[in-house]
Amino acid sequence: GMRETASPATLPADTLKADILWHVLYSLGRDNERPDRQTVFRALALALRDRLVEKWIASQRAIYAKSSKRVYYLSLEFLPGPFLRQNLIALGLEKEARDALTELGFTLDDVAGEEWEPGLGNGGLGRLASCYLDSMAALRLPAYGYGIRYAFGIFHQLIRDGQQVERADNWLRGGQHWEFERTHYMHPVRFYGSVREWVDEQGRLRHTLEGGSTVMAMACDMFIPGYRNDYVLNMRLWAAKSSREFEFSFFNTGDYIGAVEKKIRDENISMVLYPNDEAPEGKELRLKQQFFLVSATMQDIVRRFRKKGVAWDQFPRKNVIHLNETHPAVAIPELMRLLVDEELLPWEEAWYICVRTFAYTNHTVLPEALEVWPEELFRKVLPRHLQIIYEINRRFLHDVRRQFPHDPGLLARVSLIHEGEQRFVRMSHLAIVGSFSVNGVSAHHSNIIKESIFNEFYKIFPERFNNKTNGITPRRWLRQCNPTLAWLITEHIGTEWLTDLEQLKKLEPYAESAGFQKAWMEVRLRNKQKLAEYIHAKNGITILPESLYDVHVKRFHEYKRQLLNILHVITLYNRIRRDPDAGIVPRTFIFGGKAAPGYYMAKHIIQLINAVGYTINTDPRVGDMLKVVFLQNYCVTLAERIMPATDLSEQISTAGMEASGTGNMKFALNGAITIGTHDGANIEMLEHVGDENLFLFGLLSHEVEDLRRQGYNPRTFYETDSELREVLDMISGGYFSPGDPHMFRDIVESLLNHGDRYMVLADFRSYAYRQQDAARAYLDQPGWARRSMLNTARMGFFSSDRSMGEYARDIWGVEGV
Ligand code: 26Y
Repeated sequence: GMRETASPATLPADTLKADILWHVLYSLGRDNERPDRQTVFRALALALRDRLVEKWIASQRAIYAKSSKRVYYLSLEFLPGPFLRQNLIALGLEKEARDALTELGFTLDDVAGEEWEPGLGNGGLGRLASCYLDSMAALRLPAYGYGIRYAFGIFHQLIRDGQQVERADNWLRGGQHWEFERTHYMHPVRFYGSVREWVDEQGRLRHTLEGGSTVMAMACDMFIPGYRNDYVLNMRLWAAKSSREFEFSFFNTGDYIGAVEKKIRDENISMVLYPNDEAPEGKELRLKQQFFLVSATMQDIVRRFRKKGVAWDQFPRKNVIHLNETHPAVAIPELMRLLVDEELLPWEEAWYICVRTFAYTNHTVLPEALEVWPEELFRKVLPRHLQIIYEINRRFLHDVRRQFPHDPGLLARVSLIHEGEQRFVRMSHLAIVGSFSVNGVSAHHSNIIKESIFNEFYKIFPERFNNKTNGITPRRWLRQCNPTLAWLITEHIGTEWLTDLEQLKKLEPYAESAGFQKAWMEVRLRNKQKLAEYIHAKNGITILPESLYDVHVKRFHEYKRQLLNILHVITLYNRIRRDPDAGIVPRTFIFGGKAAPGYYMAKHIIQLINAVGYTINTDPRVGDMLKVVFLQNYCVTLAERIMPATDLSEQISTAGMEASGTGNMKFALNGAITIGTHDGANIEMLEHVGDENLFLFGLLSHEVEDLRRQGYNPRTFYETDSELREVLDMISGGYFSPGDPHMFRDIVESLLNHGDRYMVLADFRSYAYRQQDAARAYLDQPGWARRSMLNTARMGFFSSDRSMGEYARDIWGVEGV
């Protein structure tokens, strides 16, 4: 197993076993006679990293040689999921790995189970970034992902006594087998201080930051291989390290402990991912994280650009910087600072470069999710950047005033600064003004952006606004998570679908074939059996694999309306209690998802679901008719188990509130049927799969708005719908919390007395009807099989390869290397 002589590039694949044993001994320092499972996992990961790094070097050389325009995808979040299977599939080494592991006495399933996924994101936005990297690699785009290597990712969720409990996610504890830590490769990042204005010999006004404190950003690279194309991209994650100089200055004064304390403070910057989506905390540390990512990344970008030795005005032709939400939008004033303060370009030239370099994706229209920073905080942390933002704003408002001289109120509304009792920097306004492209993530959402939240910017910059409907990678979300279904598909239509998902259309002719339907449903039933085993092991609940698996997994938020789902569950329960022979289709309701730790109502809803589950699952009158399961710690790994085993996918946000959704696509690609609202990408899914194959219900987004304007009164629904009234009375009366009858009062209060902001009651009846349609459809199994197959067959559009192709062509202006 020695390999000092063999260059890794020449290693034949059949040495995988030898490589594993080599790493067991030399990289991990363990006896390679009988290594344990965890050790074998780590050694296998290292053996794959060897192969990845070779291809990465070759890919980087190719990008450099072609002098391609580079794409920089900046995101505060990435959710790559477990790497092992994904990398094996991309490298074409799955069979070799299985064989090697068998010889070592393990199965791939067991070994893959040892991996702890990096939870460096909250949900949709982070997972989207990872699907996009997978597709950028598949398309051989000259791209880089940039983010933060949080020491603690999204918390690990436990359910204790029906309630969410958070545990720190110490994912680095197992040692890092996939990444390269570039311990000698660091950039300084500077915060605080004050701006000194002075005039240089040429009479130019100059700005220099003085004082402040410096933290180092250390690069950690993780590799993203393209599917069987020898191309590898990297996701560069920055980790904060204390700077030596400052330590020394402490040491000189003999303050040893002070030096160590400073080191700890500095390294805090990349310590933890903020676990809230949709409601920014406005904390200083979070702003520092954002600038930390931006400053280190800009230094990398500029260093690579300088190697080309071309003039600055070429910068936008050679680079595009994509902002995943406003979180990294401080990159705009940072590039201005580099160009104006350091490169001494005139403001106009610098700005011309800036607005040709940045592109921004918006992921949310919820007003409370729009990022704003108190001006005082911004000034303290980034004094020079605040000045630059003011200058951008001054010039922008000047132009707006000229374009729209008769609308004086407009200036205040579009200003980058919100002025009130307290002033705030509006990050979305900064991102729009500083970018050449602003896109939403589904057709519906992009229209809402243009017509409502950013309507005035749309009038000012109509050419900037565009749509790029989200997508998901078929390699992870079908090939990897559902290998038996993938195999059945491949047997009939070949392998092309893996890189051209529209090929799934070729399945359509089989939709009427009884033989294929049978094979399809057998694969699905086996997947459902496996999930039943998992649920039994984790929750101790026995569920019927033949029952309808009705699944609602996503972050907990009131707008996503897990509450509407559980109200319907209780409705079914009541129907069974009234008439045990009512002929209800046996169902298993599966819930999963995390609530932001400080989001009281979301946590309360989790608790309600668990309480209802307990009541129903232990009620002998119910038996196998109904089960309610809450799976703890929903994450990518768990999603991979759930997607292939779902019959009915719940996508029931209040219309107008879910920007796109991507879970909806994962379910449908695996043959689940959607019950959903006219929201986000559900609407486009309907257009693709046809309305017999997807159950939509509820208010349209303009109806939601109209109803709200006219004065929505949720009580009328309570008073006129007796089934609904019974459900709400049970919850507020303590039916599900006999030990504490008041436990869930707040939830009912929010619906009846606090305006039901998300219109749960308004949509209840149409949801319950549509659920009945779904149950009826399930009774017709051949019909369900056809619907299921047609969902898969018609999901080609929702490949992230399609999304990335559109970004590359329409926004970035880049092609595959
Ligand atoms: C500012 C901070 C609190 C914050 C952190 C994370 C704000 C928002 C987020 C994450 C938002 C998010 O995940 N949005 C989701 O993005 C998906 C990908 O585009 C969409 O499919 C989904 O509808 C949207 O909710």
